[in-house]
Amino acid sequence: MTILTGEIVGKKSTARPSDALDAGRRREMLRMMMLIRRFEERTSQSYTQTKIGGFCHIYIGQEATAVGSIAALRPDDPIITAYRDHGHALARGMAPRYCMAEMYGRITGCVKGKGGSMHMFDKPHHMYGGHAIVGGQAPLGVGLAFALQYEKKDGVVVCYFGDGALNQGALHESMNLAAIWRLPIIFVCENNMYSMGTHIARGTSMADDLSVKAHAYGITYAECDGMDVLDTYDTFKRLADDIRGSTSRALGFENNSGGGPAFVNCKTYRYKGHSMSDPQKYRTKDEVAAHEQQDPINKLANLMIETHQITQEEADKIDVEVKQISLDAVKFANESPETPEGELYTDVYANPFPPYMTGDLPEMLRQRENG
Ligand SMILES: Cc1ncc(C[n+]2csc(CCOP(=O)(O)OP(=O)(O)O)c2C)c(N)n1
Repeated sequence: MTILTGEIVGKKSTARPSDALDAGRRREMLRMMMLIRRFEERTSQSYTQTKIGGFCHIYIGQEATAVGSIAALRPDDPIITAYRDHGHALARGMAPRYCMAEMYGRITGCVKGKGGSMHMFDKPHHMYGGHAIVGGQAPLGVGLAFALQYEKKDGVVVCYFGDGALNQGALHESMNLAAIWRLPIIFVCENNMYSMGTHIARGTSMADDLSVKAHAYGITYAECDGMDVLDTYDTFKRLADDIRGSTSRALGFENNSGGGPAFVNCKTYRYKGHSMSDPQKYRTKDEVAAHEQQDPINKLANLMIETHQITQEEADKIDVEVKQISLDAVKFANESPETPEGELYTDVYANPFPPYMTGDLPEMLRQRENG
């Protein structure tokens, strides 16, 4: 199995896939990062106004990771992620309205208001969920990859997780199995350096060289600058093309080269707390400010302005547009009906219900509660 270092995959080869992206594609990437940023600002506001219940994890700062990686995939490549999932859902094409309505607990949400912020799911866009158990999405991602291989499809799964998940057994079991079966999956560590309030160096062995985690399983390793959407795109485009080729070859198709699963250490940073209730005592304001200097949106916008692919006025116009879309999403969520109680009992089991689950479930439970 090919073992590549980040340098070989991400840096040394001279032709960068992103060189081939025209102004239109770059503009789409810029717009999507701006939409995620503005949408999440509205989300924070709604949460503070107690319109959103449960937990809520903001993705601001990490936009380039979702946008760069997803732009490098085919629309039917499955993705799966953790609970910090709004950015992935939007980048995958979920309508902002359905995303916001989900958080508001409304029937118009992407999973009828039953999942909330941490459980965005969008099967038509091949987004197989945000998952709240740290690392819990990894075995499911491997299942998605196994399905592709079993059904002889040349798709590639992208499975996102945070650096905290590096210490979960489920992730290691998943990488092991993916390596043995040479499954078409990219494991992506969105390395924002913190799992809740714990710095990666305090909770993870070999934190300054995560390649060992991949090499232990004979998995291709790459690093990318997760604050740079084009570097992220380049890394994922190369890996996905490589894996796709290899999968096809294993299945007896013709256009092939490359090898197996991959692991990407995507170095990024979240500007906001772990969740909305985090006082952030574990890091300084200066540290956050220093990372804000690397802002992924400004970086791409400045590059595009310098290379005459967009004007400042055009970028400002996109900002007005995405702010309006975010406002519209809030209005839609606010005006949508709340999810009725009976809905809590649908979509839980595949049909047919087990015998004990038939009948009027809310009524059954009420009766049980009343003795
Ligand atoms: C198995 C499990 N253990 C603990 C938790 C509590 N918990 C929720 S988020 C989190 C930190 C995870 O950090 P990381 O994976 O780095 O993701 P990030 O929040 O940085 O995106 C923890 C420990 C959980 N949800 N699941």
